Amino acid sequence: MINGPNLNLLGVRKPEIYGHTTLADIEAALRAQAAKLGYKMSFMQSNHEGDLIDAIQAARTASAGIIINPAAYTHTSVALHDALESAELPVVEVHLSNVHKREPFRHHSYISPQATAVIAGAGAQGYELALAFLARHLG
Ligand code: CA2
Repeated sequence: MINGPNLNLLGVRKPEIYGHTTLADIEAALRAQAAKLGYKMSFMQSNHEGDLIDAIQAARTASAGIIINPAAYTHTSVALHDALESAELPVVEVHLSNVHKREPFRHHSYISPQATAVIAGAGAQGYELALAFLARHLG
């Protein structure tokens, strides 16, 4: 699971938009869910685009799939789009908020064309839905 810029502030700032759950809470829940499904998960969050690209490149050989919330890079990053294309893995793009209900600049995603599935607006539960989907998708 890869999380982009500012998501380290989850549960700490702007709870009216992003909720009260912290990234550590989400990671603990997914680790437990993954164990039940027979998968091991690794987690990273970075505020730096290049670090996110390095993590995607590493996943290409180390992981069965990617759950990613690229945060603001969703709307700007051709580099993340290209990295996901090269990874050739199933990708679930997650957004806590319903980006389509928000400012027009959040309506376009450079990531969605590379995603197997997109989940937006389900809050922290979106990550659990993503993992459930990915596990069934992988069989
Ligand atoms: O809804 C989402 O998950 C987003 O990916 C979150 C991004 C935003 O730029 C996207 O348009 C939609 C922003 C993440 C910032 O997270 C914060 C969390 C707590 C406090 C401040 C920012």
